[in-house]
Amino acid sequence: MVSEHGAVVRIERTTLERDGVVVVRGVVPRELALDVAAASDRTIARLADDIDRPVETYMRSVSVWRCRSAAVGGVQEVQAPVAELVSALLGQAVTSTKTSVIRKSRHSATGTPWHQDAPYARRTPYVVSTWLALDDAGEGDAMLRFLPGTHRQAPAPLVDYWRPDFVDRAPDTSAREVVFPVAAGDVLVFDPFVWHASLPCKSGRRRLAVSARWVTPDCAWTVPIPSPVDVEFGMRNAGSVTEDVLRAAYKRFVGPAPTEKTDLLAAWRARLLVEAPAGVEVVRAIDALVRLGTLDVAHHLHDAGDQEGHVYRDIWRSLVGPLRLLDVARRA
Ligand SMILES: O=C(O)CCC(=O)C(=O)O
Repeated sequence: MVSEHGAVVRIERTTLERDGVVVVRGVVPRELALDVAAASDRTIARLADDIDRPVETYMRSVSVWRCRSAAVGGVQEVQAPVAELVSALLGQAVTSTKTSVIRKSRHSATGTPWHQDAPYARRTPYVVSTWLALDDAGEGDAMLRFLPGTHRQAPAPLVDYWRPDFVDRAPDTSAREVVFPVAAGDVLVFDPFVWHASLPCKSGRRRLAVSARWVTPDCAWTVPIPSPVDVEFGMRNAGSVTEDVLRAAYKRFVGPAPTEKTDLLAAWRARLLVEAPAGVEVVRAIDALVRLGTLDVAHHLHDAGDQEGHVYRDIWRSLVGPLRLLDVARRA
């Protein structure tokens, strides 16, 4: 499959160029990939413990760990054959950027919506993405799906699936969707512009994967990528909007607001147990505040994130959105 198997590499390169995606089986031995998956879960449990959160709460709050995380440190060993594969496919040396561990499970069961990767990396061009399965993923296990050939369409602005009114839609294309069941150790190599998504994790089983972007020394985007569209609340401003709205509303309804965000979230939790402004969904809001507090700490200390954006969507629906509406009504 790699350099010593030239003919196979040529077929894979042709498929990648034609479809924008190719699956390469058995890049990492299955047992090794599964061992690394189990070790990743132990690391993730330890990270939860480090910040005094039950594993359950931690996993309901974060579902991706990026470069600076111990969770990613633990998968470097299995990325070596992936680097060899990519360099054989491209015929030149490559280095990885943005390596992350993505975990789907019953705690984060929503599929990743349809998107192209390049618009999220407008200023950091790269050549291909890889996605290494650390678990077997079949029916119900959040398999990846692609629209082959769509990498040749003009790029769209980034899909902001954190916005509250987001609807997951495939792009307008005649391409037929291809779903990839994988075994632990298989790798999907794909073009930065191909449209792809993952299915929901209906089984609730763990599906761990290592996602990485690969660069060559002189790589650049070959087509202009449209700027992101401004939204009231989305992946680029959800953190600051949430903090501003919570602080302003706290001052209005309760009194002086705590300066630190962690204290502000805790103060809102305490307040909601006593009294809630109109429209606020108390139980859901308290849960979202707990998860947001966990996400913030895990982000700073573990380079972790909410791959699905569900923490911010929940806080918007249950608390921030209603508070914003009250403010609009008050000003009218
Ligand atoms: O793992 C997933 O669900 C999505 C992965 C993905 O979209 C990517 O690596 O670009």
